Amino acid sequence: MLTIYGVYKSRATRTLWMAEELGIEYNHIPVIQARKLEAPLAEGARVNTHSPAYTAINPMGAIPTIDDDGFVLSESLAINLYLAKKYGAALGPQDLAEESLMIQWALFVATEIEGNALKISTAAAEGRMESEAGKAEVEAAARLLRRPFAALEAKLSQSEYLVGDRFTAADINAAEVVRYAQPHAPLLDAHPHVRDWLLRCQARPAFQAMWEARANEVE
Ligand SMILES: N[C@@H](CCC(=O)N[C@@H](CS)C(=O)NCC(=O)O)C(=O)O
Repeated sequence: MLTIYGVYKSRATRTLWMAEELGIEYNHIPVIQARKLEAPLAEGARVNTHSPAYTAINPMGAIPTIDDDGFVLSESLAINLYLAKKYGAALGPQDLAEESLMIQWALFVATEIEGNALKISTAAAEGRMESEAGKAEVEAAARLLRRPFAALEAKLSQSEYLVGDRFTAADINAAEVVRYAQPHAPLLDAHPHVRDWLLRCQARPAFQAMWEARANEVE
């Protein structure tokens, strides 16, 4: 049985969306970020990223982590590549070239997009998009995203999806990272194939189910 550790309001969205796409049964343990609790190590505190029971599973104290019949894996993008290969059929790689491309896109979004995109999503979540300081930070991040977004735009202007002309784990991984930049509408509008691909991915029933559960999650 697959167990997914991590609340919806975290990078566990990536794994929970993937599990919905796969239609597999899983057990969900909503481990919360320690920073959201006043006293994460207090007796009786809910299970969180600093709980000894959790750091025994993931010494980084980060979510998500999975336990698949005793096989423990962390790093959201690696988890999705594993699940795609094990359970994925069409969502997973059909050969070595596809597998390598899926790894390429996962590393590309993690190293070239996530840091700056996260600055945009954090500014939006904290209501700082319109303040002078917030605007300066967001515009600087958006400027640095233009190059990787242009690379994605070039790929997606030739093909509806990133690998094998079909929706795969590569799209889930990349869409969940690109989503962090979504509050910056001009950046998305300047890259219409990226914008339309992201909306196409987010229109999928499995994303919608995950997103609804996330909205209804009580923290
Ligand atoms: N590179 C890791 C990052 C995981 C990560 O940083 N997760 C955050 C939540 S989105 C976390 O667990 N933070 C720990 C905390 O805030 O206590 C991944 O993609 O899985």
